[in-house]
Amino acid sequence: MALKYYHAEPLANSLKSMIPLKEKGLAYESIYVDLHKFEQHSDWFVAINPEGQVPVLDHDGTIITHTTVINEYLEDAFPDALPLRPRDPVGAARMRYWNKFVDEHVMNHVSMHGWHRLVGVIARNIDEGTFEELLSHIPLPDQRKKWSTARSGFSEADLQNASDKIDYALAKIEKQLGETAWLAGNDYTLADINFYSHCGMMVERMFPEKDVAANYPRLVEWRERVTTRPAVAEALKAEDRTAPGLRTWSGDR
Ligand SMILES: N[C@@H](CCC(=O)N[C@@H](CS)C(=O)NCC(=O)O)C(=O)O
Repeated sequence: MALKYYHAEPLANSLKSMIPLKEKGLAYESIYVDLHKFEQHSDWFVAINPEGQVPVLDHDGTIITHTTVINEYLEDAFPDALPLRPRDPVGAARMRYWNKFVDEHVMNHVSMHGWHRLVGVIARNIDEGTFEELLSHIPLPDQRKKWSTARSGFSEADLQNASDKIDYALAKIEKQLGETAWLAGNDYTLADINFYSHCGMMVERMFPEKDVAANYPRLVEWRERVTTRPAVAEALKAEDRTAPGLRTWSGDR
């Protein structure tokens, strides 16, 4: 059995499937893909994932992409390892509800703010001709547009809309954590890992104006419970090769 995990810094999608690998104690070969050098769009990587995105799981030569799919695949392929999906149908449905919510209503909105601050800086430092050439190698049309917009700058209206959606998500999660210890019930699941990786771990650093400590105390307490899990702490230690000057929102790691 051989697992390879192609990933970038331990943040967002790259972190989201790294945590389950660590939680389950699965040995894997870690292959770093340098997003700042556009390695995700290079021929060698697109041959592995034609969509040109990280992360990717290679299990004995079978390629699995998209973090929510990868994480459920790990549940099915390694049933003896620590389960992160409830085994009862109701629990599994609740977990999937929260995964769907994070995938559809959180991830892209946080991502827009991250891209605005981090990817925008990278994109603006590239001269026009080189940038056009880089764009031509991006396989997904939506990603091509996102890179273009990051260079010119997201509109204030779009950034505000994303921020409003994040407010809605934070309030919804705060409410849920008043009813259950974890998002999907009494157990820590893939849903917690999903929200943590995309938003929970960095929400204060990214959005200091939201005064998270005062407004969402249960979320802060939940975040500490996730952060102090040995597997999560180990994943967060994975090397961050972001150039120091660009660590505007990936924090001080
Ligand atoms: N739905 C995908 C999204 C993957 C994704 O957005 N990956 C980002 C990194 S967090 C990426 O590869 N970005 C670089 C690019 O698109 O050029 C998943 O869940 O894996």
